[in-house]
Amino acid sequence: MQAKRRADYQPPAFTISNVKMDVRLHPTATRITSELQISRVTEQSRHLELDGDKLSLISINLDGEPYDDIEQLDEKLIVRNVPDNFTLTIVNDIDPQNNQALEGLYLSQNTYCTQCEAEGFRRITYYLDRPDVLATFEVTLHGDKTQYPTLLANGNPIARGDNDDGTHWVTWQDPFPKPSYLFAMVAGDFDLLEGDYTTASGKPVKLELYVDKGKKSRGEFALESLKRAMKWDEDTFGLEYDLDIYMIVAVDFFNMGAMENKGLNIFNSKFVLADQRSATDEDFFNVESVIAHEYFHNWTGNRVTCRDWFQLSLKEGLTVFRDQQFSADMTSELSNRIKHVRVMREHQFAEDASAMSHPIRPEEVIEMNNFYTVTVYDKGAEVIRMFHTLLGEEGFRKGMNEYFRRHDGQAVTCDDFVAAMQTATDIDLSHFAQWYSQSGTPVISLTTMFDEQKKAMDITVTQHTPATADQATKVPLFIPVAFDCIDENGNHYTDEDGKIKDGMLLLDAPSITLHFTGVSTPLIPVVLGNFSAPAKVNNNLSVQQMLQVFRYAKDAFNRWDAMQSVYNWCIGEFEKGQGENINDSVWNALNAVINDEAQNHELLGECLVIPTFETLCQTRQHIDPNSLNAARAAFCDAFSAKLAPALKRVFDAIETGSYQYDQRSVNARRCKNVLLNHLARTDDGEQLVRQQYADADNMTDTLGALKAAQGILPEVFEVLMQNFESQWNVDPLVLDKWFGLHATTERENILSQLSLLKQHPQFTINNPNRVRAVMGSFAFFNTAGFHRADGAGYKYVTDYLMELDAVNPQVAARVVTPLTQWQNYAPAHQSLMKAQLNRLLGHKGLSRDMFEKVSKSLA
Ligand code: BAL
Ligand code: ZN
Repeated sequence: MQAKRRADYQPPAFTISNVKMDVRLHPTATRITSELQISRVTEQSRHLELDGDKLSLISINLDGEPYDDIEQLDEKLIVRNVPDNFTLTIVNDIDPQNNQALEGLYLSQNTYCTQCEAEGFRRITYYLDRPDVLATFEVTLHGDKTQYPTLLANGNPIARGDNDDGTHWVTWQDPFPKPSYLFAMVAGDFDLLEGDYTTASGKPVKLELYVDKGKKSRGEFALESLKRAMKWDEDTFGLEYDLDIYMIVAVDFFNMGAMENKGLNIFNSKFVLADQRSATDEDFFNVESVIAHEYFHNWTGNRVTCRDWFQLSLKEGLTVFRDQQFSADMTSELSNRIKHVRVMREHQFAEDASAMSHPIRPEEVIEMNNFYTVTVYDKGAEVIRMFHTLLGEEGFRKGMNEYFRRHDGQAVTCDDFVAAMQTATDIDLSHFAQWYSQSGTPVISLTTMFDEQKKAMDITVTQHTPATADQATKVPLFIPVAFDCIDENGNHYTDEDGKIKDGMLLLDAPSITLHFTGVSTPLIPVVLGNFSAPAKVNNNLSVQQMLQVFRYAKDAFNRWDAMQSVYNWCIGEFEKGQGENINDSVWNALNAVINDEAQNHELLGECLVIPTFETLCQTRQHIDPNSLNAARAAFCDAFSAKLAPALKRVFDAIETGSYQYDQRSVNARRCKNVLLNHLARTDDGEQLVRQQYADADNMTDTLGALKAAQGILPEVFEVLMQNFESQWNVDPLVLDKWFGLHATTERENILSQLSLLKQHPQFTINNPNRVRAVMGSFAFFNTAGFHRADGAGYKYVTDYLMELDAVNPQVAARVVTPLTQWQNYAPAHQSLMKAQLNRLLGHKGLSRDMFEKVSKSLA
């Protein structure tokens, strides 16, 4: 299968200025009539090449006359010898009911909806399906009036009426030229929540949120979140909404989290529906953040879009950064930052270390759906955050203003973004721009030289990016490294030459040496405050020094990170069979942390989370997953046993009260549930877990009790899980939490348990949320089950992927990820994983999505 390369980009030979579409909905033969106004842009070809996939062509007219000088190829339609300007009318049929890949137009649970990003529009009609062709659209949808009372498309509704055959129709007009990936239509029977918003300049906007019948009350939080996002974007970036109406539709069958189609966002219902009984605090957080993310795309993505798909991070990295800033303003800066850093360390660093390693602007792609990755999104957001750090709040806003001034209404590149930002700073950003082209995780190493006589210390900061699967050679990057230095009494120092400015060292060379004077004892470098760059740090601190960093660092992120390093070190001791090296001074210090921070529920809640297996993997090589997992569990046992009285005291003192979703209560619940997790391992565990489950008036605490029991109190877990199932059996979205808990439970018979889950009446291979809850959770997060020494976990996932790939390749290619990340494991596991990848590669009819990931991981 052929890869496309960024370097081969050619502007389109033709463009489409206007589209008039007529859609007659039918489950297996929806008729699309599309009238395209087309002009030649370059003289490079006499023939027009349109994209089309799984379409039944009925007819083609050129300027009103039947036209037969055409050629139909696999996924292309060539219209030969066309004039410079013409109207092409194409009639084709599609089959939404049998569209299980959920790309293009599909029918699920009696709702028609679309997903066109990245290349789904070509499954609706023949088109120049690329983001640099921008057209205005007018769409008329016809559907059965009783079954589909709601007919929606992009823009504003301009006419509606009834047909004689019991169907009705609505015409929608979108005045903003857009690429086809932002096209959307929906037909269904929904409950509607309505709201109003008046923009800063006084324009009234109607807000409409469509949800499944009976779910109206669960949509209120999403609607309020939308208003907060609209206001925030006006206040922060001066950006206002531009259409008269903003619609969001929640559907149960959706590959992605949500989609930013112009004026008609389509959401996975998981990121819309939330109330206290059915949704956790984390769900509420995610709803607000995804609603904001899609809304922010209206400017960063829709008004200014990507020239080609290699530029995806132009809109995604920037929009993730914007939603992160919004969430931090709505909730808390620290817990947001920690959340994002966890994603980077658990998933993005792992991607960098795997065969799928790619820069935030990839160079080569076989299937674009495979590049909606943590690298493009989350590392992309970290790169935008570094712009923000380098330019400052004001400079960043100035750069953004310039970006919109230059490019509103255009399809542009990451280089265009950098050029706009360059206008707002004296720092030469050309070196910094390497972050767009270089893959991999830089490692920042620190070495120190202390001269007791001269009372001087040198600290050398070195950067090195290890080679990645896609790039053998690396260049030094331009890295903003937040830098503090403390002594053992907590005094802060800065370097003699002033290379550290306002707490920031700009590491723009392979290495820089900093000189410190007036130092009586060796200093402790405290680096990468607030995770100032997406890098790893090699700081070689002793456990005592890490504890001093926790005690004295100014930056809360550094303090949290120091605790993570302490735990990492402790787990390392258990791995070596030397758990006894964690002496009383360490346990006493941990005890003091709990007592000293007892009132600071936010920090304590975060600091008491032991690093996950996935995070631990990023600081180890040739991992035996079962030994590391066992060492982590042994440390958790010791932690609970040694610190139980302090943990229990804080647990008892936390008053969460009746449920409120506000930051104070969220912090308190979070801290309490983290404590419960530890206490579950103590003698009080069973009683505390049962009590919390029985008393819970909200899903956060219910789930907190279940998670605490999972793997620790198996009998209690079984009983509570049965109770949960009987309560939520009719609500698949909530039941996904139950599926996920079962799938991540480490137990001997996990594979037969998975088989039972797949036979559950609520499970279906056709729903991506169900598949992710069962097979995704197992493959990504059930360490003991997935990494069984006999390889049965790998085989189980592979067998399932063969089935899933024929149904939904996009989701299958996502779930295969853990298998492709074999590089970090011990040889025995590597060969078992590769054996399954080879089985997949040999599987007949493998999709392009799977082929790309599997073949790269075996190359
Ligand atoms: N554009 C795909 C979904 C999202 O990132 O918003
Ligand atoms: Zn996005």
